[in-house]
Amino acid sequence: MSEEIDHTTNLLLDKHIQYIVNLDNKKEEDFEYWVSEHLRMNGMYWGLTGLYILNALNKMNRDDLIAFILSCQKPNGGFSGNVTHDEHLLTTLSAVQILLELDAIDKINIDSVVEYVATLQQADGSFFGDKWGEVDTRFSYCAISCLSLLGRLDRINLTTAAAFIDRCKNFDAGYGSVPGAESHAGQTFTCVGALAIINRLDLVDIDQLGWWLCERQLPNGGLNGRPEKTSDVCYSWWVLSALAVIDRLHWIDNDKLKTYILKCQDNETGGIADKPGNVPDVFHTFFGLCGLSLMGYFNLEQIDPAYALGTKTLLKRGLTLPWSKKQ
Ligand code: GRG
Repeated sequence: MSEEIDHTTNLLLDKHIQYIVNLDNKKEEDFEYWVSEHLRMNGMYWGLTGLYILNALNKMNRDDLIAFILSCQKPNGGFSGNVTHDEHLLTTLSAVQILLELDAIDKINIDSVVEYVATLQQADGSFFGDKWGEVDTRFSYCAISCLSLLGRLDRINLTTAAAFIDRCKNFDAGYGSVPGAESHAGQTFTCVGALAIINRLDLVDIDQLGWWLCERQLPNGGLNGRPEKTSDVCYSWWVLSALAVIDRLHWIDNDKLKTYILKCQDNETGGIADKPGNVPDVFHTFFGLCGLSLMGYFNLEQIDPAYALGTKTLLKRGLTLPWSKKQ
């Protein structure tokens, strides 16, 4: 019998690679495949970037991935989550991120993507997620990150974009989805990440935000997304990335968080769950790996805390990363 590795102290690296690669084989007959069908583009980004962190990008079939992404581009330039769905900013960013990771951005008409994103900006600087008009700081992030990655931030009004994000800042220095909405770590990542990308971190109350973010750590070592909530591995990204951007990563107990993430690994199937003992999924696998990478454990590939893309991918694009050099 093979010796079992203690997953509370070790990263099950090979099992996680296998777990992600196998997701691609779970197709038509699988219930999970169909309930997440509309999320295929995002799922692909989580899986692929997870493999990047594990230094195993070569395990995926590049041509198949590119063909799928191209099949999701609509005539207006936007990308959908799957072939028969409508285009959206969330999936357009994922498509651009994946194409950059695969070094295949030249396969698309960049101008059409830029136009799609730019036309979603509103007079107050906010962004619609798609033609239906929902506004959310997630969409500000997607638009800003996407245009920055494509080298076309000149196509939007950065002054009003920053002013809208600033209106979503609360008394506790965290950020919500729209002005007046409760601070949430996920939204805080989007706002701090977007402001970092457009070089407007002067708008962030760094120390107060750092305090709010490090208060997200619970006695079990894990992080929650807002006060009185339980811990969840995905906040190892949303909270940590914001702390990294404002250079306050050392304000939380890194070792305790590492142990919490490792406890969420599934030592049979590979993959990481939201909480210890739960069933793993690709979303939490990706964000758990991101957390470990940001904290510098296990010699993983470095992920950039603002762009949520590999540092090497960004450097190839000539994007300078002042906040990342401190890792
Ligand atoms: C490129 C990484 C990346 C992101 C793109 C989609 C997006 C931009 C950002 C999403 C930010 C966000 C709002 C994350 C939070 C996701 C989450 C776990 C929501 C759960 O909310 P609740 O209320 O959970 O169900 P809590 O933990 O508060 O109970």
